[in-house]
Amino acid sequence: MSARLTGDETALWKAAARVLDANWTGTSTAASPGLYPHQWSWDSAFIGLGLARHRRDRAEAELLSLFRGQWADGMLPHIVFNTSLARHAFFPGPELWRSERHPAAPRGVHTSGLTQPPLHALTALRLHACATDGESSRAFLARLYPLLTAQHHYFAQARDLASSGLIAICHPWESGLDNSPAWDRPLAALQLPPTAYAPAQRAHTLPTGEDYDRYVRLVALMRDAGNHPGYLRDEHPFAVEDPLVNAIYLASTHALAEIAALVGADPAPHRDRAQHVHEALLDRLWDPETGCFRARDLRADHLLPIITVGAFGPLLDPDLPAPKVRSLVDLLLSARFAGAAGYPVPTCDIQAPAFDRGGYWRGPTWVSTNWLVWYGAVGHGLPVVADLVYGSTMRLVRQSGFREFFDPFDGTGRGSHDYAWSAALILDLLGARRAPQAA
Ligand code: 2M8
Repeated sequence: MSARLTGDETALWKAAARVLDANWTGTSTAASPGLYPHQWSWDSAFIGLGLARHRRDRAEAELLSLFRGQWADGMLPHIVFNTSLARHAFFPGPELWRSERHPAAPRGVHTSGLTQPPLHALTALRLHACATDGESSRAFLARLYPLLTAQHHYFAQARDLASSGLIAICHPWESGLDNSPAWDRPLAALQLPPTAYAPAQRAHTLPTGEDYDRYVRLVALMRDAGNHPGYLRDEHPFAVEDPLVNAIYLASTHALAEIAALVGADPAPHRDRAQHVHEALLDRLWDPETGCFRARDLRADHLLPIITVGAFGPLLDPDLPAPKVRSLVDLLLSARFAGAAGYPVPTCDIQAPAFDRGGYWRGPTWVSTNWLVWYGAVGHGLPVVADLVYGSTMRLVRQSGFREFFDPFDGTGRGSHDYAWSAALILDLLGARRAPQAA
């Protein structure tokens, strides 16, 4: 592989960099200029991967800006609001979360009260791998290390709801795959009061109506219980151990161990934790019948029936046994996912009744989930899968631009334009081809 980009790749690189430049607010990156004007947690982790290859200074600023929102218990909120914007710039805004009333929330910055997949340690380590000035990069890691450790400590203390080693999400939004059909069943079990919460108008691609009422109801329940870990463990009606969230947690725990070694801290507790998560993933979320990973509903105590792109998340586990890797690859290449889609990887099993090629997180291909599958495939030495996903992702953005998500059959772009993580991850993919040591 040549270390130089081709002419077409250079054009794509420049276009992606332009999106990141345009979305830069001075301290962080808007997830998308119109639809999502604030700073989202896992978006920032993805965006940081692209900035690492374009504007390293901004990658550091992006992460530090996000961690301004970290709560005293270590929770990294899923939204840090840009207070210079009108309060109604996004629903639900600070008025729903009321973070200022929670004693653990930071002062002077409004945040949500949920979290999102903890990809940040992985981003920080990759940022280091791309660095040209090792000393300054190590100093940045030393600054971030206690914040990342607190974030991981929060998950272990407050979100290992079944004491299983796995962390649980308490809201579909915490998965990052907000409207995935995986959550339909636990959401349907939620009792709704007669009040309707849904805003009268939202972008037409986003969920509305009763679905939205359920999301807001769950937010209100958590907020009113002060996000108390005892409440989340014993009473909160939505508690799910998701394979993608836990695989990201595991990959970041490994990254945290490496960061610890780089900054002179003890990596052993992170390695122990990683081993525990690895074992629990296999024990609790592997389904031998379907040969893949599925989410576990802790309230109903069973695996949820639907197979989504989350099934492939554990490819991020470097210790995943070879027969399980093979089984995941078979499913990925089958007609249920890549085998029947011109532009893989669809976010839901194409053969599932809930699959919807245009539905938000209910079937379309997203650049973020493609990047995660690509990264896992590279880690396991699976060039066929890695090249398939790489090629599909490039074709999507060449054909349709840096859209939020894409039709998996014909590649039509959907949702917002100039979506930051779509641009950022293209920079990372192109950069990894150029410099394989940072792949
Ligand atoms: C979407 O999430 C927001 C709510 O948090 C929404 O549904 O309005 C999801 O795609 C999520 O994964 C992403 O972080 C966020 C911002 O890009 O948008």
